[in-house]
Amino acid sequence: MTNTLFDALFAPHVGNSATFLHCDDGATLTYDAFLKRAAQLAHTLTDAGVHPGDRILVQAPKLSDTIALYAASVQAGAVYLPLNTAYTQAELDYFIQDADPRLIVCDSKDEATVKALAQPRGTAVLTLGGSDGSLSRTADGKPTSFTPVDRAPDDLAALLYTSGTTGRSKGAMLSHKNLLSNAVSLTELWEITCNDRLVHALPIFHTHGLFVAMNTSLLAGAEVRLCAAFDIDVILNEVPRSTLLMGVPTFYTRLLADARFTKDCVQNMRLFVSGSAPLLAETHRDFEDRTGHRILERYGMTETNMITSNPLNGARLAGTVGYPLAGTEVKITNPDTGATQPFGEIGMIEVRGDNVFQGYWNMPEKTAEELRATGFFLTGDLGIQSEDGRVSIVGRSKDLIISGGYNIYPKEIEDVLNDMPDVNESAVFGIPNPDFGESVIAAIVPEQGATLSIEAMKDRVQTQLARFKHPREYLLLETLPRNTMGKVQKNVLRDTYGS
Ligand code: MLC
Ligand code: AMP
Repeated sequence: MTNTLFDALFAPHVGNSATFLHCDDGATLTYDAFLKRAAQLAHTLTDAGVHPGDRILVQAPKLSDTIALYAASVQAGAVYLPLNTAYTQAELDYFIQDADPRLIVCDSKDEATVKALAQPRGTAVLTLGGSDGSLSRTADGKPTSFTPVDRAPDDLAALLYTSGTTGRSKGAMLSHKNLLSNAVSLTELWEITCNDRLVHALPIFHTHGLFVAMNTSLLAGAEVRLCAAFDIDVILNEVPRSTLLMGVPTFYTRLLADARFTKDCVQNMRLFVSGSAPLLAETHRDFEDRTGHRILERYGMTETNMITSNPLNGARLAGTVGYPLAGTEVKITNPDTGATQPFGEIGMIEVRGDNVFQGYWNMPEKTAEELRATGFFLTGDLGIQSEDGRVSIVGRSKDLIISGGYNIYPKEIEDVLNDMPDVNESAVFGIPNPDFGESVIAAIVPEQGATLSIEAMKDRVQTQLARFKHPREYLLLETLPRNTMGKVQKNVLRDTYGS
């Protein structure tokens, strides 16, 4: 019997009495206790009717049981589908329709609304969090061992949704091999071992927090300080007794903005990793001045896991994302012809390797557009590669805003605004923001003679979209700037309103 991911990440820890999780309330869980809990949850899943290949949709708080649920899903042979806890009911409805999960696990406080969406489809709902989560309660009485379901390297382990330029989220299908190969490359490259202690303050519904941070820790047997959120006081308390931090650039600008963050604070730290959004060279420099540490920047995507990384031992250059990971090929191509560019010339970053996903769930046309028959995936990021292989990202060919590490596709917001009466058209764009890197602005052209209420627009956006996608400002314009082809010039909007 083999289960690719379970055998590598979880099974070796049977009987391991080292601490795995250390939670906000002071509770700790050894690796062995964690595995026993995961087994109890796996029984609960199968009793709830989950079969191999079924999707388990999880929109739940960051708890040790949520991590154990991921392990349970892997051993039950299910497909783990984590969702941002900020998503609205309207957004959740789309994911339920699209992924057709067998089971939904939600926050206890959302039980009534989630059941209203799930029950007409006959989908089971269990809850986590609060004093009486039904998943945790049901699991309590179950056996503490579970025979993992057979899963081959190409079987799906996870479905992670990522927004798109069309405004519709796409489910990226990730196999056991995709996740494991990346965890192995990163653990080796960053030399993560059982002597490490990771401060984990990222959400666990995205690649960065769930796979980069958690899978590498599991593979190495490291200790994880599981912080429910990025709370600066908690982080400053934990960093002195830890060795690793993985974060988005906002983590580092917030740490630098706090005078308590000093060289003394980081005495035991071995490595600070940044990714999911561009790290400003200025942040890199200020961080080194303050702490003596050079942040290690790496680059990845939901569809590909991690692609490149600056070296652990070697030059970590600000403004570059380093070298392709072991087993990952990168090429820079002409976006029009697909031909490989000479070194040093800008082009589309394409990626191939065991880390690259299996395609988009139920979207064969979209898959064919972005994943070439040769196995190369078109990232939509523009970059250059130097002769020694080092990659720098210089822009994006996709219309995307990255705010605090969250991807926001303007089209999704424009669709909501354009659907409103009295809106003729809209253009959503990002402007620089010192905390989040970029923030969202909406420019709106009303129908002729109409009077638009910004409050009404905000109300509409509130019911449709997660808070982090909301425009921070609405501009009412008579027309949108267009080029001679009639295309809206968002660069002109950014230049005009960016400051
Ligand atoms: C929170 N808010 C955001 C936001 N996060 N708004 C825009 N962008 C964000 N990223 C909203 C809140 O709802 C709140 O709204 C207000 O901003 C202030 O909240 P806060 O308390 O200051 O924010 P906080 O909770 O501290 O969150 C900030 C953050 C968080 C940076 C810690 O966003 C975060 O954890 N980001 C990480 C995202 C991530 O993991 N990305 C990886 C994707 S994987 P109000 O109502 O108060 O106005 C990927 C691949 C790869 O990209 O390479 O890794
Ligand atoms: P997601 O779709 O949420 O997985 O986000 C992936 C996108 O985040 C990539 O396509 C990049 O545009 C961006 N990204 C990730 N890491 C970096 C980085 N280190 N520097 C710049 N952009 C990054």
